[in-house]
Amino acid sequence: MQPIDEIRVRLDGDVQKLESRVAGKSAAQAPALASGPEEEGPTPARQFEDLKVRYLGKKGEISGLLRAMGTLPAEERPGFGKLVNELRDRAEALFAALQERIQEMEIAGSLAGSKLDPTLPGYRVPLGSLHPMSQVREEIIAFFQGLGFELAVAPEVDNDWYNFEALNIPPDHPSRDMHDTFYVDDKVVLRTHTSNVQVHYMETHPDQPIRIIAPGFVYRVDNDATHSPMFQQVECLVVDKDISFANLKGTLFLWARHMFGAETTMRFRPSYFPFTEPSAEMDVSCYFCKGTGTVPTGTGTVPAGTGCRVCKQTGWIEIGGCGSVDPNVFGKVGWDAEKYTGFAFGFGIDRITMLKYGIPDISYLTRNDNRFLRQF
Ligand code: FA5
Repeated sequence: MQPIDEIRVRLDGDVQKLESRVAGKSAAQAPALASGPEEEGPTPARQFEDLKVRYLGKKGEISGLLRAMGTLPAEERPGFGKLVNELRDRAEALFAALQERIQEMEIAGSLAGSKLDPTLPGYRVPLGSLHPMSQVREEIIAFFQGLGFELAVAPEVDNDWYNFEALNIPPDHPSRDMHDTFYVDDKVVLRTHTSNVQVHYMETHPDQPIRIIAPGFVYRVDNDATHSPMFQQVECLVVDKDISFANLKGTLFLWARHMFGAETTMRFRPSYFPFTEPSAEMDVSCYFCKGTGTVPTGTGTVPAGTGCRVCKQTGWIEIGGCGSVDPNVFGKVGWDAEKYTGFAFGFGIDRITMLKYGIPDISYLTRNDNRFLRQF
């Protein structure tokens, strides 16, 4: 017999022997296949590796045949090479099939005796969703980023300077009373509004145009159905040459329509904030009753013509404060008030969320009750 035939016969025999060893083990015995004690002899997995190296390894028998080819007369080489290649393909196919068989037995072995039933359907992992306030916050951020605004942040625990003084609210200013501040000490507060971002940002980005949107948590000693001691606001600041109140109105109009629907109208009521001049409160027409104060078409529980509870029958919903940046604020942060003008607004995200979804009590937002949260 030619050496090439000898190797083929031996290969077939060896593979067959190992195959019957693998098949002969029941699933219960199978753990020993992969990692059984050495005194039982090498495991089939180990035997498989040895066998593969013996035939297909660099110094294996099939590679040996290829090396021996150099000793043959030139005219015999192509025919011999073809036979060796066929033998190598055959060996590779046999080993691939055998390896699959061994892996199957290993899996069967690791499951045998275990309580795991891989045929049972899996547990459904419930999909969560963003908190309604986060959804509103993300929607606001995305809208303003779409207009080219940059996202900014400021500390929640801050110096009196940033929260009050630089915003034109000196000590003893009456407007401090309205803020019901949590004091950490004489000079450090839990910020009462996101307007502190205005000061931080202007201090760190001097003498350049600004367009920022800055959501975040704020704190006040305040607690009832529409007020919470910890709530979220979103601040906006635009500073450049020739920024006017009209720019503020245009920006807010775009945003209100995006947030509350294309039919939304808005109005500004004169107001007072020490850091804006002029200042206003912005209201949008009630999206629920379309500004009429009464529910136009009945729902399951509310008959048509009922007074609208979303806007308390006024037809308007208050969103937050806004105005043109007070020149004194520019002065406090060292900016030239002759060169720059700007506008700012600060809205309550909790309040917008309540209005958008008709939530009657602000505390629902922080109760962590799944029956409530699952609705969003
Ligand atoms: C301010 O906080 C100003 N910083 C807003 C501002 C910014 C004006 C920039 C001008 C320029 P005000 O105190 O009104 O304003 O609060 C703004 C909004 O925060 C309110 O309209 C309301 O929606 C929300 N808000 C106020 N207090 C609470 C509270 N305790 N719980 C929940 N939301 C509140």
